[in-house]
Amino acid sequence: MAKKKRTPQERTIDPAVQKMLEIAEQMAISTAFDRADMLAPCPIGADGLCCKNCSMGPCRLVKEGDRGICGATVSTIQARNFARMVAAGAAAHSDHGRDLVLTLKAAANGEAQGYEIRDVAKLVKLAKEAGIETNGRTKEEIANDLADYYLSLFGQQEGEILMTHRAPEVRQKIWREQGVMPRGIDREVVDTLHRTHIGDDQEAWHILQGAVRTALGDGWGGSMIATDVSDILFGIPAPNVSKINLGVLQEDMVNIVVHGHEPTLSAMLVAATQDPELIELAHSVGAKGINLAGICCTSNEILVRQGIPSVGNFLQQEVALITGAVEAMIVDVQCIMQSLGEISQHFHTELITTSPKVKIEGATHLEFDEHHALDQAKELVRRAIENFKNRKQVYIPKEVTEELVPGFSHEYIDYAMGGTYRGSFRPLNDAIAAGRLRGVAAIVGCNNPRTQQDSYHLYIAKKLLENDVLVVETGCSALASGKYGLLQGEAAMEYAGPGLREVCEALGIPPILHMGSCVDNSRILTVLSQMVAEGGIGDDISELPAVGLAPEWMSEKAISIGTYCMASGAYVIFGGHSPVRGSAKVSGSDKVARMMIEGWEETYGGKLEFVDDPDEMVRKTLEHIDKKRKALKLAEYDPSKFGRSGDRRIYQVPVDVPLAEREAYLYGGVPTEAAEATTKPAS
Ligand code: SF4
Ligand code: MSK
Repeated sequence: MAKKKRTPQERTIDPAVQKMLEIAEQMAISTAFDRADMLAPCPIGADGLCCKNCSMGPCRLVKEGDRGICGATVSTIQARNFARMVAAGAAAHSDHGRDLVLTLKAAANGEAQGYEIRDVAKLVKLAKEAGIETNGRTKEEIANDLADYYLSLFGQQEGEILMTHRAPEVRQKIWREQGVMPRGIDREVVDTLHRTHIGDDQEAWHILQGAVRTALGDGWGGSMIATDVSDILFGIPAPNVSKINLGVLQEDMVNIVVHGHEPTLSAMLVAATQDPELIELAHSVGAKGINLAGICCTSNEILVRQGIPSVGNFLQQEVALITGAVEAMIVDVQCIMQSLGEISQHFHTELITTSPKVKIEGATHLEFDEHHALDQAKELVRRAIENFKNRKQVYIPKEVTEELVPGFSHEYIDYAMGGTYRGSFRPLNDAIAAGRLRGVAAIVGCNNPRTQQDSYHLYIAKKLLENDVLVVETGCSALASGKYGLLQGEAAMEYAGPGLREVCEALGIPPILHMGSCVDNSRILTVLSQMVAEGGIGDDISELPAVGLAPEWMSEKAISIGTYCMASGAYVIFGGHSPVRGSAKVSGSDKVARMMIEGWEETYGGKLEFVDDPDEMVRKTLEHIDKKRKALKLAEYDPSKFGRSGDRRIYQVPVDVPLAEREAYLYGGVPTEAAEATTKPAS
């Protein structure tokens, strides 16, 4: 049954996207928002109650007690469907990691044109961790051995994935006791696919245990390798200033947009767009230059390292083409909508697929080969330049382009808190212990056209800042915050509570830290482990006053991320509909949902919960943080104790408020402009 068609304002809070949706409507171009309005989700599938794992089905169960033809129960089918989402998400992240290792190996052997080993210090550190000899050896020799070692972890059959040893001891012990310590990255994905085949694992809890092991192989394996190897090849991210939203497209320049997840080709495109010959060629076709910008996590990869501007997050890929200003959209893997092929036909834009894994109807396929990467990147740029003359009407919404400061790698956070010689997480732990910071939250994940774009990300982030929670972000969530100015140090501080502001001002960091792409959620695991190692706030991640949220998730990768964060000890809250819980329309069962909340909390100290209402997400986050603070016997959170002395906001209070009353104005319940602006999203 078709739903009501939403207005652009109901579909997104981003004025630039609202404007482009009006244009799409005038041009009769269908977007994901239109299709979300047209296609009501199947209530049985939405609850994870449809099984099509064999041709006796598909079996659609509708109530507790129903069984599939093979006898599978509601719980078995829900757990199996969930586990398969984890396996697909883990496979996507881990294959991304594998491709980077292959590039590292090629670079080490002088076979990857244009790539180099940029961060030798990180290479040596990781090689030592892997037991690889570093003394008296060239960086290429070390990198070659490290690449071989990492490749072996994908196919490893027994033992433990080395990086799991970065987790606190207590956590590793839990994984061993539960039999979920991942043995090899690929092995666990295959294990989950195998055990969810018809006639295999039929006990929901046992299926979920397999999913946990697979997810851990992603977070502490494939994703962590992707992050580490990207740092070796392209450098460890550090804060830089860039711009975000559709307005980064330039009317008088050749616009090339990269989209997907991998940094490999996009890093070469950064170099190619700076080539003097190609810039000259762009001038010769009447353009002022070449403008490179990104979407989704490919964007995050080159944003956090090279400061390349971002067009925006997941739901901006279609409207970017509708500007008519994009000469080439070059895509690699993951989160690329098939509709791009059709939309690009309305314009002069050439959609170019580059991964051997991805072809799209309507796109030109030019397969990427890292051995000739720079030449290929130059060829792609040349094609875009030659396409400039075919441009027709262009509309770029300029008014809402924001500046942002991304690039907070865990190494940089460590450095920011102590400097090169005494980097440590002590100031962060101390601030939490004293109650200046109530806790830490990671807001991650996608956009979903069934939610008003960005509204949940933004609302929850602002509410947590008000409550003195330090926020770290990755993926499309980080891009959402960037679009509304929350990743600028000063501007975001307006929303921060007094203690959080005090900490951020002392450390020189904004209250929301952009930590990178989806695979960089592994950086969050590292930060949590380092906080535990620093001491004073518990011996395990599960003891920290910390919560993870994915308010607008849509991808299977998000499910894998949520599961490995849960198994690492975190309370994880997803927005939107639960894929394992009975809804009002279909009365399934709450058994699997309860396993993920109560069962996982008892076993792993973390839990995974699906919550619809953003206020409820905030309430549950704060409640969990306070519960953990209490268990650690930390000072009770009291915002009135902090942030007043030296608070520059005191001087921003309206002039008619006497100086003596300014504190009361700010802290005495009179709403500040920032607090008033935090309006609840449309449901
Ligand atoms: Fe139906 Fe069982 Fe086949 Fe699933 S595996 S489709 S429940 S018969
Ligand atoms: S890109 S997985 S929509 S975060 Fe990483 Fe965004 Fe989600 Fe894709």
